Amino acid sequence: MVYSKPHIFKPPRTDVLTVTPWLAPIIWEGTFNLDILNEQFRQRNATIGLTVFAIKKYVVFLQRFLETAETYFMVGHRVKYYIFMDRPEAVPNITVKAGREIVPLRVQNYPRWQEISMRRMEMISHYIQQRFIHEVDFLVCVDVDMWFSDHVGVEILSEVFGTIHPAFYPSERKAFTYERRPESEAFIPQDEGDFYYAGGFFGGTAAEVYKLSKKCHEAIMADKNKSMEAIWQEESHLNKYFVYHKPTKILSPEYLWFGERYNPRFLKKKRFIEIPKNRSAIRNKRHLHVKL
Ligand code: 5GW
Ligand code: MN
Repeated sequence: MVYSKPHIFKPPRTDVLTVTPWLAPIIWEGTFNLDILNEQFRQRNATIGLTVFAIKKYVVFLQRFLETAETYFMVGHRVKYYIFMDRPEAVPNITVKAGREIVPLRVQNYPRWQEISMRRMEMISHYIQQRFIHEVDFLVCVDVDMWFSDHVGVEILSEVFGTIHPAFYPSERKAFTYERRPESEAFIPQDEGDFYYAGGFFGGTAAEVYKLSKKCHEAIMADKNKSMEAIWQEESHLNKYFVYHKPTKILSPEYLWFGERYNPRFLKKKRFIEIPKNRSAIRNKRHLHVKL
């Protein structure tokens, strides 16, 4: 394998933070050599599980999500798409490449959208213990109202990783929308926290994602017993978890971006993009009109 040698006085990026104070890399375009990483993960024959929930109307997002994942997600590696659905028979009929598999899983539906979102932690932890731990090395857990528009590969994989939320990368701590009520299990004091992480993209080894999802689920249930719900549901609990269990890698907002119009200089790639939703249509009305 031929590639240019790393140079001690020529950091590839000087415009962004590429390592945290606890020495976890922050993944940006230009900071990694994909050939080296692909070789390492191929040698391990790593299998990657991608978990995604498509309950009720959110099934409309699956087609584009899966088609673009086939083009950009973990190309050349073994992939299992675990799709949690209330109606698994509605899974789109997509032919996937060799070494890749779509696995629809039936899960219960909840009437409140907050509950649909939060219960993902419970279902992920349950299925890891039951099944995923025997089938995959790494798990990547994402929102479904998204599409892949550029490469997302093994550079993201690590023991446990989170993604910097695209709305908060330049923010001061006090602007982070952490849960601020001390009674909640998700409470983070004003002078703590490193980044504001997005609920829609996290992962790690099956064992680490099990610990994370179980802990978040237990915290959600403890709040529920106090008739509390954190301000941003499971995202608040994920942020709390990461204050005290630091991620071993952090994905830059390249890995979770909103819309195609806003192009800040530091953003060299938009890899995974949120589909704009008509909130009232998707949340309340019978028919859904989203631009897919
Ligand atoms: C429905 C209405 C409001 C909020 C969430 C839902 C919903 C979410 C749903 O009906 N079905 C469903 O499968 N979800 C899952 O939860 C999807 O995987 C979705 O991506 C995830 C989080 O909900 P989002 O994407 O609406 O949350 P935001 O914070 O990205 O807008
Ligand atoms: Mn979303």
